[in-house]
Amino acid sequence: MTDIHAQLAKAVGDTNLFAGDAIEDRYRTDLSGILRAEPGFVVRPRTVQEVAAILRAANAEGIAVTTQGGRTGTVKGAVPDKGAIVLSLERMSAIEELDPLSMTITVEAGATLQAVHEAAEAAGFLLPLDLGSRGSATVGGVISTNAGGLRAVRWGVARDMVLGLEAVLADGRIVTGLKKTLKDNAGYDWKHLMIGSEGTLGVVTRATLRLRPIPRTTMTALIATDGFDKVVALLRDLDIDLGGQLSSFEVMWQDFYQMITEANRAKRAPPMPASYPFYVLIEAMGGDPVGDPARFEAALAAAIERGQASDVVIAQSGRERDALWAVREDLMEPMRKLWPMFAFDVSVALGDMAATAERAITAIRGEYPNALILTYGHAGDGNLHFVVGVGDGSPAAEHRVDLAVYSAVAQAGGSISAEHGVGLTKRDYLGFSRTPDEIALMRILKAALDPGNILNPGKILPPSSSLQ
Ligand code: LAC
Ligand code: ZN
Repeated sequence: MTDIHAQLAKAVGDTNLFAGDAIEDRYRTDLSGILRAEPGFVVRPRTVQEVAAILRAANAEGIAVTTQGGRTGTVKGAVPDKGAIVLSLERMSAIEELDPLSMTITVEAGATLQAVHEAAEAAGFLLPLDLGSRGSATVGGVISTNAGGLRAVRWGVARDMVLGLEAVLADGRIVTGLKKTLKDNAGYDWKHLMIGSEGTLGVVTRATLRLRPIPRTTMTALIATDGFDKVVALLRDLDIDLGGQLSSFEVMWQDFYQMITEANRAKRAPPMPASYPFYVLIEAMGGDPVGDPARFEAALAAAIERGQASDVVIAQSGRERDALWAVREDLMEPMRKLWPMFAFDVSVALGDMAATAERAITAIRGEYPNALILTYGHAGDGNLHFVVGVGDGSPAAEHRVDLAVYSAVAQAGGSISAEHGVGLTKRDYLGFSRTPDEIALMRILKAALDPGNILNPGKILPPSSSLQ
C-alpha cells in the first residue's frame, strides 16, 4: 500500500475508498460522455473533517483532487486526471436545517437540487434555482459552476441565492461562514471566489441558501413571434405588464421548435404550428389566484394587439403546463439525431443576441453546410445555447465549430460560458472573453489559494506556458 493510499484509508475508512479496478465507471466521466479518466482513487467522505484529512494528505503528497457531485456537468470539469483522487460528495447529502423565520435552508454539498426543492416545498418555500438536471445536479455542483437555469430572469443565478458557505481549502483548513443574511460587507466576500470556481480554489462542503415563499399561482404560455425584435420588446413589456411576476422567458429558434416537436410527435401533439421564426415559453408566478391569471391573459392579449405575439397558447392545467415545458425540455430524443454533438452556453447582451446567433450559425454552415443546429436560450439572461451536430465528433471538428461560435461571441463582447463553466472543454478559449489581465488575476488567485496546484488542476485556466 502506498503512503497516500494508507492516508486516504485512515481518512475515510476502507469501505469508502476505492482504487484501480475497484473504481466504478460512473466516476470516470460526466455528461459530455467521454469515458477517458483513470483516477487513482475514489474517496467518499461523510464529514467535513474527513474532507479536510483527504486534502491535507493530497496536498502533502502533491496529488490532484477532483471533486464530484452529480456528474451532470458538460465541460469535463468533474473528469479527473490520470492517477488523481476523486472526492465524491455523494454521502454528504443531508438537509441540515430549514429556518422558516429567516427563510433559509442549510444543506450539505452532496444534496441534489431536487432534494432541496422538495424539502423547501414541504415547508412552503421555493428555492428558485431550477434546471433540467435537477434530479442529479448537486448543490455543490451548481455552486461550483454558478448555475443559472430557467428562472434566472427573476431570481438570479446560484450566486444570488448563496448566503453562506463552508469550504475546505487546499491545505485542509476548514473555513465556515454560514451566514443567513443577504448583506455582509465585513471585508472580502470570499464565498463569491468559491462560487463558480469549478473545484479549483476549494471544496464546498455546506451552503446556506435563500428561500422565497412558495408562489400561489403559476401561469405558463407559449408565444410565437415573427422576429427577434418582437422577442426583445415582449420581454420588456411583459416585465412591466406582469407586475414583476415574470419568472421564465425561454426563446427557441424555429429549427429548435421543429426538431423537438417532430421528434416527440408520437408522445404529444405540437401545441402550435412550426411555421413561426421564434417561440417564447414564458412563466409567471404570483400570490393572487383570482387576479394573477386575469392579468396574465390581459398582458398576452396586449402583446397580440401590439403585434409582438402572432400566436399564443396558455396552459389551462398542470398537464398542459408540463406539455408546454416539454417543448423546451424534452431534448433526449432529438439530440440523439445530432450525436456526436457539441453544446454551447454563451452569453451576449440581449441587443446583440440575434446577430450573434446568425453570425455563429452562418460560420458553422460555412464549414459544415449540412450541420444540424438547435438554437435556444434563456433570453432574459442573454444566455444562448447552440447544440451542433456535424456528423463528426473528432477534436478537429470540435475545434472548427468552437472557433465559429466563440469568434461570433467575442465580436459581440460576450462570454464563452453563461452557465456551464469552462472545465477542460473551453479553457483554450478563455481569451475569447477575458482580457490577458483578467486571466493573470485569475492565476494570482489560483496560486494564492492552491499553491501546490492540487485542486482540479488544468481546469478553467490553460497551462501557464501557453500564450494566454
Ligand atoms: C439548458 C441546459 C443545456 O438550458 O443549460 O437546456
Ligand atoms: Zn441552459
